[in-house]
Amino acid sequence: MTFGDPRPLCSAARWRWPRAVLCAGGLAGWSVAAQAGSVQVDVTEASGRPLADAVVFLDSADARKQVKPLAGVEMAQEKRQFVPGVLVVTAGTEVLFPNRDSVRHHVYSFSPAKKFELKLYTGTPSNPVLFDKPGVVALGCNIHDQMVGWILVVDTPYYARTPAATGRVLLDNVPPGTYTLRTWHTRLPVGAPALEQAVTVPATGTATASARLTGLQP
Ligand SMILES: [Cu+2]
Repeated sequence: MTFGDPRPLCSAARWRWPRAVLCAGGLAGWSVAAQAGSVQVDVTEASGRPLADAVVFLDSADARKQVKPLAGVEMAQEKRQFVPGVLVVTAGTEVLFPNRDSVRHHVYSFSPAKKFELKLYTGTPSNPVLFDKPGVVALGCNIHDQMVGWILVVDTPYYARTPAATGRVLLDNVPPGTYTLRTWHTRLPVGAPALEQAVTVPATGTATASARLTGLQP
């Protein structure tokens, strides 16, 4: 359309389709695509201090249907530590456990969400480990007691981690609806559930929530 042209956009197609139908269809398509809101979450310790490295995620029956496994995910061992120390994956993700040290490791988990064992090995075991059940998986090594790692398996595509400097995170591009917002941190007592609260995601704009985690370990 040229500048000053008074014709509405849709009239260009009037020879082929009735204008009202085309415009209504276009608008409906646009509004569906645009229906996504955000949730801003402030995570703090009991004292009110911002808490970094918390994982927040939004669960719902619809969110569960959108979950896809992640590809190419690793939980390495480097300098006798798990790297990363905390890994978040969606349910159905397969994780490789490459050992980049020259010593052997023996990785295991006794957690209900995933019990497994990779017996003494070097290099990368050829079979990845499948994490198909949501929950917290605590990792250890039979040889090195100080090695502790975590895999949080979530049943939703809507998750994020609070950044190092702040306890604030934004979950965006979330379809509107009611969700259970869960907040988890490695310093929660072992076996403690994530903090839960209901949150409603608007069709546009941002909802806010705050999550205060009490009883954190030092
Ligand atoms: Cu080890």
